Amino acid sequence: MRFIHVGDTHIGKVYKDERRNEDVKDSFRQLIDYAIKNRPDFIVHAGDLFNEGDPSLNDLLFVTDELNKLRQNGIKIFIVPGSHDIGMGEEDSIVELFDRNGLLVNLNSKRYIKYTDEGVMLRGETYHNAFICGIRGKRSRVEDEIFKKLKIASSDPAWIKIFLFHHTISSLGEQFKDLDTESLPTGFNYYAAGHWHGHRDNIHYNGGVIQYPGSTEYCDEKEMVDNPDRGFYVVDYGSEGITGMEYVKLKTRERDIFRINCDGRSADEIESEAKALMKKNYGKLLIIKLEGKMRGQRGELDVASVKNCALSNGYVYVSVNSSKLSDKDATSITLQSKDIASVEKEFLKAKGYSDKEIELADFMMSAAETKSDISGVIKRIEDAMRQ
Ligand SMILES: [Mn+2]
Repeated sequence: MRFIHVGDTHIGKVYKDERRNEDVKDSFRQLIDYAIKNRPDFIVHAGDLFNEGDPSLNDLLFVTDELNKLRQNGIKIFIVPGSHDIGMGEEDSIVELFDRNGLLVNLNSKRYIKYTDEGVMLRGETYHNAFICGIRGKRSRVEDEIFKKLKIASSDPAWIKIFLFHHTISSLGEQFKDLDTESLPTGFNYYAAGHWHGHRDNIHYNGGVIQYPGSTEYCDEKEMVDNPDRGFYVVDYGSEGITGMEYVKLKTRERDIFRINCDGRSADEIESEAKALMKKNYGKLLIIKLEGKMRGQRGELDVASVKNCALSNGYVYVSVNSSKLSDKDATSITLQSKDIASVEKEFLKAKGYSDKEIELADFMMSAAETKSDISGVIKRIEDAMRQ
């Protein structure tokens, strides 16, 4: 028996350039083609099927056609909605539409999950001797509570148990986490994770294994640099449990990464070196990282001319990253905090904002993330302006 674990396919408008959005679709197509050729018993998707909760008609039709191919070949796909699959202020997710049309199984459809005073009752399905259930991601900051309140309905006997979720666990680094690893339910053989876009294999947890396949295409420049592999897992199992796991790589565009040491060099010199490093090509991705302390000011750099030169050489994506570049006017802020909320606060404080202003900014951010009553938000802003 065999299943595929994929996640973060992000169909939609990831990039301004439609060619890159076509690349995102192409990776999805590669996955579907692989499945049809290699005939797994089923597929699990750990969320972020789409890049937005309200995809375009074109994207809806694309996913419909691809999922129809799976259905025609008798390959079922189980999914939990990811943070991107849920529209602002929406309770249901776009994947529910596909569930109702029978093109996939939304494991957080109302027939699987019930919120009660005693806890969150979660059901799953036993399919091909595997018990499969899961919890969807959230748009806003996660509350571990939902995981602590989980009551998973026991099911028919199964060879393996699979749990799908869409969060960054603390095992990947405390500073990135939106869920403590220990909050995950116990008793599963395979934890099919999504949300983290780099692939991470074989994280041991409570007798089972947690894996992140990562996204199927790069969704930003950092992913291109730090995690060049894109792909999914193929997992074998039998009555003795999980018997084999393989990471299958998808084909993505080639990348060029140029690191330019700018110490003591002028804007002209930096631009010339960047241009000299480029070679004629047919559709590579290019990341230029400028590092060090340049002579003159950062504003003197003609980034547009560097980008135009790259495009005329054939690159389809160009990024000039100057986050590690400083100039004679540079001042830097060193942050000590670990979690994102504290980093935001510390950063604003260092920028000279008052405690009241920071508190208001925090309130507005969380109001935007949740379904807050807008009149309450406006009142709070008016009160702050009167002070
Ligand atoms: Mn994602």
